[in-house]
Amino acid sequence: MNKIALITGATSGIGRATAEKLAGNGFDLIITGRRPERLEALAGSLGEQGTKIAPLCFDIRRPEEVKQAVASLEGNWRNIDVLVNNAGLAVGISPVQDGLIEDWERMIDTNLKGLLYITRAVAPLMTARRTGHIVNIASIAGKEVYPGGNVYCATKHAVDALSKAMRTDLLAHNIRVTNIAPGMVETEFSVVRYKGDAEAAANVYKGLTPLSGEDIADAILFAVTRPPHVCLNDMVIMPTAQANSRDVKREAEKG
Ligand code: NDP
Ligand code: 8X3
Repeated sequence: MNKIALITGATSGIGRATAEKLAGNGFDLIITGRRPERLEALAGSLGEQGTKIAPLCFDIRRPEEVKQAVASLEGNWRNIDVLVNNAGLAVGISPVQDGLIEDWERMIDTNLKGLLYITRAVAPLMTARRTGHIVNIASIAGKEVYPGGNVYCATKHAVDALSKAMRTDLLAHNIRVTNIAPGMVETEFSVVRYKGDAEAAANVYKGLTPLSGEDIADAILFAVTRPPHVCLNDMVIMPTAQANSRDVKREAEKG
């Protein structure tokens, strides 16, 4: 029987690449996000390739929606082997003294509270079976801070802490927890952070080769296909052109 992975935020970027990668490696998938047309399109294309897919459309910031979505899973779909806690975002890049409270709330509600809501719904299904693997997508922003990163960095530091805390709490239940901390990955992330300003978003990656969603999906696949006695606790994955949050090597534009 195929393993089942639930991936949050599968409508774009790292989550979508992970869905494609795991589907190509024999997983059945529960894919989630707020954009139903994208979920249906992904379910259609992966379904055509023979993957069993259950799309669940909900806003991860709403605890009742999260609870109901997981409760709606029937039969074998409840036997979730892998939970990829990926849904998340940065909004704004203002210094703390100028920050918008609504941006802070979106980040805290999505990256921290949303991750907790879905984990609270799925972890008991894993502990009941004494097997499971939770992969938390944190960030280099969960290891370091940078100008204007303030609340986003705080949410990702919290994810980093929760990965350690979950590993401790779930130890007795045979559940693995892997924390993944990427540097720059070119996805819709910067378009969301800059509130639709495509030029500002493109400038983030100017003059360097960033990671792709597929690079992170490769690491996730590696982590979740280790033998049962092996847990990759923490993976920091950077573009070669990025040493840390602040040191980035950019090539001058030609011509
Ligand atoms: P994208 O913007 O491309 O994807 C974000 C995903 O999160 C989308 O599928 C989106 O789905 C989902 N999402 C956002 N808000 C909600 C919500 N309220 N409810 C449900 N789903 C939601 O960005 P990335 O792929 O880059 O980001 C994925 C994760 O990786 C995030 O946690 C991010 O912080 C982290 N990360 C990203 C890095 C980067 O440089 N890109 C580096 C390090 C970490 P929808 O809009 O359909 O709801
Ligand atoms: C996304 C990477 O450096 O913009 O988590 O915080 S960064």
